Amino acid sequence: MRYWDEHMECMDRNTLQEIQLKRLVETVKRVYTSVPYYRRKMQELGIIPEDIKSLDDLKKLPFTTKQDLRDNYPYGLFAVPLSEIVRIHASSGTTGKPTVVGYTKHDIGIWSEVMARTLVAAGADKHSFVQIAYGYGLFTGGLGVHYGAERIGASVIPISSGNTRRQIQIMVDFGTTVLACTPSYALYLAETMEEMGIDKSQLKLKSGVFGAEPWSENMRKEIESKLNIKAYDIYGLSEIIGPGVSFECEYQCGMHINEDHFLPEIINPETGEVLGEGEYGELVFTTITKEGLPLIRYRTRDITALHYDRCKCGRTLVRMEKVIGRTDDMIIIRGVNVFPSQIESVLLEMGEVEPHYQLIVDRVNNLDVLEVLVEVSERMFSDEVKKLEQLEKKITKAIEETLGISVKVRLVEPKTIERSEGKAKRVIDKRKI
Ligand code: DLL
Repeated sequence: MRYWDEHMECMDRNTLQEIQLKRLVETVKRVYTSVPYYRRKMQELGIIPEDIKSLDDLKKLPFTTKQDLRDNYPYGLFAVPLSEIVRIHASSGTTGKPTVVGYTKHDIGIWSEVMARTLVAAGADKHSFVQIAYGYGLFTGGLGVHYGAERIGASVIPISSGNTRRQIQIMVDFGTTVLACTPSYALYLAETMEEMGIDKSQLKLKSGVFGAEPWSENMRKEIESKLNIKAYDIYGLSEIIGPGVSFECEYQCGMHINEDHFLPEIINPETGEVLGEGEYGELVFTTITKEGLPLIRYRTRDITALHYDRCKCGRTLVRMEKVIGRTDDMIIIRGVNVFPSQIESVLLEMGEVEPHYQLIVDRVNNLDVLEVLVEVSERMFSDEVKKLEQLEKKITKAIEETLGISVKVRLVEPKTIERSEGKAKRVIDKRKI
């Protein structure tokens, strides 16, 4: 079995809960005294830190949203003097100002630990060569993986994203064994490798840690076969720490949440009510060890479900399912909730198209229309028009059956949909509502 911190990762749940409660109580006291925003919010709800006596009392606490972070831009929610902050990251939102997050030295230590757990679960060790093709900079992907890989003593190749051909040459020459990047970039790398005439047998790659955007099981298969690796899903968000919030083990039956640091809940996004095990809803986190920017019940907008039964790997840490979408990248077409990942699954199951697609939503005569642009493979593209028409019909039917709404599918030439080096942009919403 591969663990980085067997003691914490496989702890008996009662003991874990005792630790969680102790840390939660300390965190609530700390934000109450050091963050005026939280004191005010708790006062509004008529609660004081002493009201938190059990983990169940978590639900008494106020939620925090991305908007709250924006309203307190840039440092308003930090809980320590700025002189204690040793690192700042930021995530760009689709609108408005970025969300700014700060770490103390201690926070960086926690981040390195949770990333070490993540990498070891994906088969990495001190002998690994970890090529970090997540962006370095304000984005947390690059440096987050970097510190974890150094912590386990691996050899880090800090190449950052972009410069795809050079990236591949380095992968071959330096004997990279673990690749870290977004799943969409992993596919782009595989595609470019083919163009360069480099065969996967020339690589020493064994595994990849992919995250920062939703991806389907079919996309996993695609990446695994094109790069001849085992592909692991890793999840995180800047507000909570960056990558390292949760990770897959070798059984890949959900991502283990590092819940000795981040307490998860699933809520109904409309009512805020806490949902039970296995129910789908919005994931909410309370950080219970972070110093710089502790967050109480932070609403991630990610949709998933939690499972508490013991995993075959021996870890007792709760598992979250693959994120099926966000409450806000969810598109609503004629009243029906649609997640890009649903369409991706349908496309990849067909096998005749490439995993590159884009959804264009528009409103014509007051009616929402969804157009799905799908890239066909070179092989398919050289076929007769009749065959392409048949394929278009087949895809349309399959998507319509899955979503229950009508869609317009348009096949496009190979390599016409813009590739991304980071998070892929899947949806273009042209509606003016
Ligand atoms: O994307 C942190 C990260 C970097 C995670 C590298 C994994 C690997 P943000 O830029 O703040 O942070 O974006 C966070 O990305 O709320 C999810 O919607 C989405 N996301 C992250 N990981 C996954 C994943 C980083 N494995 C937002 N599956 C989150 C699905 C993911 N969505």
